[in-house]
Parts: sequence; structure tokens; C-alpha cells
Amino acid sequence: MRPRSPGGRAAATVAVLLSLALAAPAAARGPGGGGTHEYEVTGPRTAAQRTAVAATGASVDSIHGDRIVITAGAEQADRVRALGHRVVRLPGPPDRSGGRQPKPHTFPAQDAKYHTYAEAMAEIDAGIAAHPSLMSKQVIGRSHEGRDIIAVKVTSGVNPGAAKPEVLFTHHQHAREHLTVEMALYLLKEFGKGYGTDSRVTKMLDNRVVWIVPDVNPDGGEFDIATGSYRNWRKNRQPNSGSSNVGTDLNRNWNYKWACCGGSSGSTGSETYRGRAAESAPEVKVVADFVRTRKIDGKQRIKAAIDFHTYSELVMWPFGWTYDDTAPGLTQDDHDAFAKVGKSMAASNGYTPEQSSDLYITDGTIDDWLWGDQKIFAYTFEMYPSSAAQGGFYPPASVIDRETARNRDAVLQLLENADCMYRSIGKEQQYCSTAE
Ligand code: 0X9
Ligand code: ZN
Repeated sequence: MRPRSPGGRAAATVAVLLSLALAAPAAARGPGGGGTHEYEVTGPRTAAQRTAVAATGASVDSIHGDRIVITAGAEQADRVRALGHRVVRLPGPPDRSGGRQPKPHTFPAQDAKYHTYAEAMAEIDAGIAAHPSLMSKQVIGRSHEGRDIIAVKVTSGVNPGAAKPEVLFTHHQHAREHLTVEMALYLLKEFGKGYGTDSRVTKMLDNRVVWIVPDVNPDGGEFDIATGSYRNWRKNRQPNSGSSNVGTDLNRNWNYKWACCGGSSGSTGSETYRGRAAESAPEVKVVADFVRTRKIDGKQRIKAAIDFHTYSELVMWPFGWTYDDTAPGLTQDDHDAFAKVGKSMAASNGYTPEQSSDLYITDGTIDDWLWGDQKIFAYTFEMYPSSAAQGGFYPPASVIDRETARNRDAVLQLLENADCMYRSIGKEQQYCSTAE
């Protein structure tokens, strides 16, 4: 804690210094910020070379041939240079203030269409109030700072006794990926509007249960906009004992092959810090506990899932921990069904389909856990844009409608396939013949 300033002048100096620190846009300073930046790295062209870059503790944000964009501290950037690559610092997050004074805890003026946590919760509550027989909300737990983590259940009253196959959508594990919360709000709006008017939506909500967790990392999201300008924050806001570095990368903290394979970092200062143990991040524990509650009479009701991220325009499937297409717990048929439905979803939204380890190795990710531990067909979508030049983690609010609607068909495809993912490879009889 800063000692109290004895005089007014000293206090004024402190105030000026503090405001300067808060104004530093890209440096992500402030409590536990650590001073990370985006860099363009030229050189790595194979997954193994990108894994070596990620092993410095940097997050890999996008890939274009032998050019990749990372978020890293200065020391990590030096380590990437030492691997023999060219490393150039990119400008910080865009200024969307429109020349106006930043307002704390809100999106910059030009991005006001994005929803803060409170705005998202209010919109969801209003949607539920408008469609009470279709949607309901459960508080499944709380974030480190005590914010509600909610799951919205969407299903019609038709077929009440049936054990409808369930599909899970999770959003916003990474703080700066605000477009993913808009994706959740879009889906809720579409389901509310489409039930009874759109035959595809109606059929799905009569025959599926949809679970939407719109904000897995509310603390990180709020921290990212707390100064009124973007901080490029990724992790949650959990302190790390014995260190001033704050935060765990939620998408390295899931309890399957956690810390197994060099796809996460053990350093608290890293963008991909995996936490002191699997599920040590309360937000991960909350969602994992929720998923476990959907195992009823030994059977997991959730059959398929999408975890929404930005950016790069990708549809990915497990595993991330190994380069191999198949592995213990992931047969050729599993892989083929993942790839078939993944490619079909990608054909509709124009993203690139691939196994996640084609990018680089990751361990402790949600999709590996959902599949490896729960046998849920789990995909990761990296939404718009495809490059840093198009706004990276901070695309302008003007793209929200287009880029969320872009995934409408893919989401419906997953819902339609969810009762038997093996139907996509012509093996329904073999895998799904007993009524569930
Ligand atoms: O690193 C991540 O967690 C994801 N990229 S992001 O830029 N949104 O941070 C990619 C994860 C890829 N691996 C798996 N999905 N397993
Ligand atoms: Zn992400």
C-alpha cells in the first residue's frame, strides 16, 4: 500500500502520477499489469516452432504463415528473439475514445455498443422476463471478486419428460475477448425471437437444452475496461501468493492433462500462467462443477459445446496437448466426427477448421477437459477478425451484429448434430442406436 501523503502538494503529485499510470493504454500497467504488449514475430512456420515461442510464456494471438502475433512482456519478447526470430512491437489497443475523456468502467465512447458486465446481466434478465417459459437463469457460482457467474438455460416446454440432449456455450474466458459476450447475447436474442417463428430454432428448442454461460471471466473483463481505455488483459484477477503478478489464464487451468506438455506456463507473470493447481481459478471450478452436475445417473447430458474466443476466425477441436490426431480417449471415429462437423461449421461461417494443436501445443484448455474428462464434443471458435490489422482483440462495435450473426448457422448445425455426432460419419447405428 502506498503511504498516505502528508501534504496537499504531495497528494496532487500522487494523483498526477496515478492518472498517468492509468492512462498508459497498451502497457497494461496498473495492479499486476506486468507491462505486456503485442508483438509481431516473423520466423516460426511450424507448430513445433510456434510451441517454442509459446513456451516463453507469451500468448499466441494470431498466425499468418511465418508471421505470428503474440502478447508478451519485454523479457519474453527477448527470449523469442533469442530463438532467432524477428520481433517487432505493435501499437497498443486502439483509441476508441472519439476524443472524449475516458469514463471508468465503461467501454470507450465509440465502442459503447459493447456490453459491460452489468449491462450484459441486465439485458439477459430482460430477455428472460420477456420469454419466461423459454429461458431461465441459474447463478452457478462466483468469480474471485464475487461477481455472479450465470448459466442461462434455454429450452421449450415441449417434450417435458424427455432427457433432451444438452449443448453448452461458454464465453469470455479471456478478458479482452469482449466480442464473445456479444455472441452470447446474440444467441439469447435469436432463441427468444426464433422460437415459434423460425422452424429450425423451434425444432431445436423443442428437442435440446441449451446452456449459455455468457461470462466466465467477469473480473478480467471489467478490469480490461476499468480505466475507460483498453488494457489488453487476458487472465482472471486472482492474486498469486508471493508475487505481485495477478491472474491465471483460465484456458490453461482445466483439469485434464493440466501442465502436462509445455502448453502453459508455471510463471505467474506469464500470459498463459496455468495456476497453482488445476481448477485453482474459482471461475474454472464453478463452470467445471456445473458441467459435472449435468452428469445424471452416470450419463453426461451435455453432448456438445462451443467455447467462444477471439481472434483468428478458426473452428478448432481437441486435442491441444498432443500433435497426434488420435490419442488415448480420442479414437479415429471420434476424430472423424469432430473433424466432419467442425469442417461443416467452418464452411458456413468461413473460418478455418483444424485440430487445435495444429496451431501450437496447449494444455489445461476447456475443450481438452470437456472431451477428455466428460466426453463432450467440444469446439473452440476463434471469432473475428482474422488479423491484428483488423482490430485484433478490439474490433469496432460496428462489426458486432455481422460477426455474431455469422455464427448462427454453425451453432444450429451443432445443435442439430448434438444428439448423435457420429451420424455425421455414417455411424449412427454403431454409436447411437440405444435410445438415450
Ligand atoms: O490460447 C488460447 O487459449 C486460445 N487462443 S486465444 O487467442 N483466444 O487465447 C487458443 C486455444 C487453442 N487450443 C485449444 N483450444 N485447445
Ligand atoms: Zn481466448
